[in-house]
Amino acid sequence: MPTDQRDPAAGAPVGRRVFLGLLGLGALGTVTGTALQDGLSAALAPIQTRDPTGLVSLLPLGNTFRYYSVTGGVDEQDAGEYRLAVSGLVQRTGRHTLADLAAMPQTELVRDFQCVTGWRVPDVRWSGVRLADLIDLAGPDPAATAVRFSSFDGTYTESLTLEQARRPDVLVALRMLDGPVTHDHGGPVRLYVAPMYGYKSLKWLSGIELTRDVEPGYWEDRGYSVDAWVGSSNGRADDPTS
Ligand SMILES: Nc1nc2c(c(=O)[nH]1)N[C@H]1C(S)=C(S)[C@@H](COP(=O)(O)O)O[C@H]1N2
Ligand SMILES: [Mo]
Repeated sequence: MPTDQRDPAAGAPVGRRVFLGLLGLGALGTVTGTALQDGLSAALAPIQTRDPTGLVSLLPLGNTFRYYSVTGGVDEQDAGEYRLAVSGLVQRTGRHTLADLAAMPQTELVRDFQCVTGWRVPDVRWSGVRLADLIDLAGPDPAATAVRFSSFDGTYTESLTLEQARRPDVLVALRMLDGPVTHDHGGPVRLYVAPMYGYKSLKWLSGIELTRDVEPGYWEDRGYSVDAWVGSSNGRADDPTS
């Protein structure tokens, strides 16, 4: 079955990472109930996504985000040090600070967030700079047809066609859930691709590169569909419905 946290090395449904995650919860003993629930959601997410019975999804976790990172821990980036590079097939490369981004026009969207593995968070408020505005600032060369995103986690990548990237509901998000994007949610700056499954919304955004062709991203190299419109069958090699 499709899983976001699929680990080729993990054969058993409850892998080492989950065990370590649950151990980590012990350290959360003194923090608030919300944080504890978030920690529990994060620890259970790998179980949930490999749960063939669907029973785990009946646990009272609420409609909360699950913490996802393909690289384990990611070093926090200080807001003052943050830079977003815009490069590739452009007339003017860019290097935006958080203050630069905050000074640009902000767009707000309220949408459901949908992970391809089945969880959904209703009515999430997002705001940030339209990706289209950053692309226009850079001035794409005629040969550019796609945009590739990189993360300062050093591993995760995503991409969109240039046409998709110019949609008004694709944001370089500075705020989500009524506050600055937290580190765990990919702050200080993450991508938010409203009409597509969550895996397009790359966290810890550090680079935007205009490219000649669409280059499949991290999960797409591992079977997810490059076209991730919510509601699409998301055909995977191992998905019998595709
Ligand atoms: N850098 C990075 N971005 C990522 C991911 C990831 O593992 N690493 N997971 C993706 C997936 S599959 C989803 S559903 C969302 C989850 O966002 P959250 O961790 O804020 O809940 O982030 C997306 N962006
Ligand atoms: Mo996801």
